[in-house]
Amino acid sequence: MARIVTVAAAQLGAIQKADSRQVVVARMLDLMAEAKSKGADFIVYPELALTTFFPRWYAEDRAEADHWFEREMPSAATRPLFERAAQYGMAMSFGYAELTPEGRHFNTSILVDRSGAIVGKYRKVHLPGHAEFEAQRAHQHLEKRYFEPGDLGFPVWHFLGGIFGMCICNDRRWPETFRVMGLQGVEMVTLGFNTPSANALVSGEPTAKRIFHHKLSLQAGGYQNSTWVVAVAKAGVEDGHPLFGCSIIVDPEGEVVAESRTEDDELLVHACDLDATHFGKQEMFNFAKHRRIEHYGLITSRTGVILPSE
Ligand code: CDT
Repeated sequence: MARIVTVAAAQLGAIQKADSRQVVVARMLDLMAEAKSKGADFIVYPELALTTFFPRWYAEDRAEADHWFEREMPSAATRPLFERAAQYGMAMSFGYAELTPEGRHFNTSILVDRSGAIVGKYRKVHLPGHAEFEAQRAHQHLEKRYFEPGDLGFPVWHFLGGIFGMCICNDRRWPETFRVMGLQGVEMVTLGFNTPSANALVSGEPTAKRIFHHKLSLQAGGYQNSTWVVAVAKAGVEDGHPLFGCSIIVDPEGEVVAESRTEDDELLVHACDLDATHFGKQEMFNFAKHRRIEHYGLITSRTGVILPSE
């Protein structure tokens, strides 16, 4: 029997600084109701779905940013999402800023099963940007100030009859992200993103080029690991700062099968056949047959570039 998972990529438009969690959750519930009416098994929301993309704002005292973080999940504000998803029998994933009881800060996403139970957690590994205010930038990107790198690796889970994994935004640009999950047989990778439409350091870089790099990364990751990829934007203009949309669903051959058209709240729904991952995994990207790990040592032993001696 075919293993079809009907996925809803629930793009969110802009969330302003002044918008409360309750306002955002109401928007997320509207998208969930639409997903239910379209037969979705699984709804995926963006990175840091509950708030504005706060790492663009510098706070000298980093604790001033703690109000953007969730100390528990579900929280009072997010409980309606869990309850409604369970009522619909719909699985769910979304991103949020996590503040642990030990006082650690992570950029996190969770996997929630059809009964509303959290069954998986991922903490963003590749944090982009910088830790201090940088005046030469057109806008700040302070993820390295507000988060520590994820400590959970890239796990995958048996979920909805397949093998599922998560990553978050900048992780998609790193082939290691997909390959580590590929080596665990991943069949669907979900991720949320908040990507500025403008390059903070290169004035005039076209948004189209930034979207090209976004798609290039996702399509390569999907193809080279023969996995579905569901990438969901937070988009639109947040307090004057534009984020591009372009939520996409990529099939295991690297082709885009669904793409958002707006920078607003928008739902993409696609029936994904997990068995479509088999051919690539058994042939071109049959890792056991073709990989030559004796030549890959530098991937894990070296971080930056060291030029060969002359
Ligand atoms: N949220 C996130 O990871 N955004 C980054 C922007 C990088 S620019 C410093 C991204 O890779 O899209």
